[in-house]
Amino acid sequence: MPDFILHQYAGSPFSEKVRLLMGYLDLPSQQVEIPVIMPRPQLMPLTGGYRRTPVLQRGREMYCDTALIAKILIAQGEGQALLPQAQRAVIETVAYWADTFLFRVVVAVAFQPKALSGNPLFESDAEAAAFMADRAEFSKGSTALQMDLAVALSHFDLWLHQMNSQLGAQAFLFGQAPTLADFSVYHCLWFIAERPALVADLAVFPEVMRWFAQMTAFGHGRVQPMGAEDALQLAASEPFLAKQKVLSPSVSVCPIDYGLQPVTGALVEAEHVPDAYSVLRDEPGLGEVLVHFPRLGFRCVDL
Ligand SMILES: N[C@@H](CCC(=O)N[C@@H](CS)C(=O)NCC(=O)O)C(=O)O
Repeated sequence: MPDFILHQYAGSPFSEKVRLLMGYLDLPSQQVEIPVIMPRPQLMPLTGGYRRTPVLQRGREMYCDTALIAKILIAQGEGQALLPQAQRAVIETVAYWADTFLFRVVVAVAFQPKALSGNPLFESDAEAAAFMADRAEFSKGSTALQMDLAVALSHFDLWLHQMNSQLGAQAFLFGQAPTLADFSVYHCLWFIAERPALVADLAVFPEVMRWFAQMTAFGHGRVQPMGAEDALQLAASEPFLAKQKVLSPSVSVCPIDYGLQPVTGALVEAEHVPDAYSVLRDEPGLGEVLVHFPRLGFRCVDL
């Protein structure tokens, strides 16, 4: 049975980043299809309230945010070539830029009125209203995902021209082999390519399309579907974790941009997960769960 359980949903671009990475690294996974909107009653006990998608489960441990998930998979799948030492800082910076700024651009582009027809989330007025209400709750206290459509379109166009020109000179963003940055840029473009009304806007960038097809060909690897209840039961049946050194007995960890639902517990040292905030929680009916967040993009405060 594969070690990793990915909690994701089909239409989620950040999930696509992880699905493709798993395919590229040939890491088998079990995948739980979570609902696109809340509630997610079998997942929240595992994450302690963190609700961004996707999350990766390994036994009683949860890995949040694809920046951290990618590092765990790269280490496990011997994918160090995706983060070559000589370019590591700049590749991680481009990946972060794509996962934040470029994602914000493509959210505005993907949800423009002409792209909504055919989107199952907007099939009926009731479904559209439920989705909008859920995302309003998700975004409470933040404007970090908002961008005016005209601004988004002009930035998107400028960037596609630049990328098309660069990819005329080399196969991937940082040379002849893919790096983590390619996966972060890929999921943003995938979000656009998934919308039939927008595909023609991409087709005018042939080098981008060639690169996109090469990335798509990595596939999703060996995937087994899993039920949400089974994933929860699997965590519950795992032995308790080895004693961790407590760094602070009570903290709250939260993203710095959007999806500002905090997770509370004890901050502990977890040597197997570098550059992370690792929060040990006691979940009723489940026992100890260790939830890891990357430091990049998150804040941790003592309570
Ligand atoms: N920085 C996060 C961003 C994740 C993110 O924004 N995911 C979107 C879906 S692609 C989300 O959480 N949407 C709200 C939800 O699924 O509840 C990551 O890399 O994992």
